[in-house]
Amino acid sequence: MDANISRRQLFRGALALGGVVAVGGSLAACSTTEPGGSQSGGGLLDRAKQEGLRVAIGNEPPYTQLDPDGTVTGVEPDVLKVVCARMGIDKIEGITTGYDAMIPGLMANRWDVIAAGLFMKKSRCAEVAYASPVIVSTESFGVQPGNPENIRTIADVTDRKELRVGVVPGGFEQGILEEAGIRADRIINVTDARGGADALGANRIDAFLLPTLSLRELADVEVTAPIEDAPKTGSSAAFRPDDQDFVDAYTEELEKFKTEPEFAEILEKWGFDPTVVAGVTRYELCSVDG
Ligand code: 6CS
Repeated sequence: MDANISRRQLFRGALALGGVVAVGGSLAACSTTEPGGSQSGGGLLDRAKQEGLRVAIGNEPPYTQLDPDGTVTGVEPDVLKVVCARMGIDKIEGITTGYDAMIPGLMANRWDVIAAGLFMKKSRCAEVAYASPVIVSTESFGVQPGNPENIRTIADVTDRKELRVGVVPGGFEQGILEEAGIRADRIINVTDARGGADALGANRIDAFLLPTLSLRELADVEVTAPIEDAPKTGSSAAFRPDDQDFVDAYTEELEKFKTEPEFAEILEKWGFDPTVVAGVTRYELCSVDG
């Protein structure tokens, strides 16, 4: 065999012969799946059943968590694993990345799905295919001990031109501040939840805008009550638009699962209120500006 023949060429060749291809010593059924999307609907599902699903996460508990042994957990991956198992997919591989890289990486076929608490909003819903909502949560500020600047709302930060707010790059919170018209030089990128806590401790920022439950995971950060003038933050698994057949099948299984006690148990285990997401639609969350 020509050493340069690609797996795809090999598959196509074998497909034409209706055969099964031995690849790397293991048998892989011929697949018509073009990487990065499905053909004839079943592409991603067939491939995931054989090879598993690659999932982008932020490793930001309680939304997502990559355990030392490589196990992927957190509220969204735990729901994803149950639904995928019911679809015949039993291998989930977690890949930790920044929120700003999640959609570009999905479209570049570096992973097959985002299950990270990537909150729905207009611009994201225009690029990816979300399943129906799994969680709805809130945003808060991490602040200095005693909240000396009395920062409680987005309006507080908008009105006080000297305040600097930390956000993770390309995250939903950066969008909130930009939508509020806050100057770019007051929006300070921090690496992640830990980086934001450190920036706060070093007084490089006056407040750290992040989901309430993520901030509460940081032992050394004072967390405000949920911000009343922040948009609703809801999310679910996000896929490539080309994989819409998979999304439809996934959503059908997910909606059944959402009626079962185990769904509520997973959400409550991670600190989410299952009653809050009941009845909330993708349409509603995808109408959030930004
Ligand atoms: O959707 C987002 O971009 C945000 N989601 C989470 C769970 N954490 C921060 C991030 O900015």
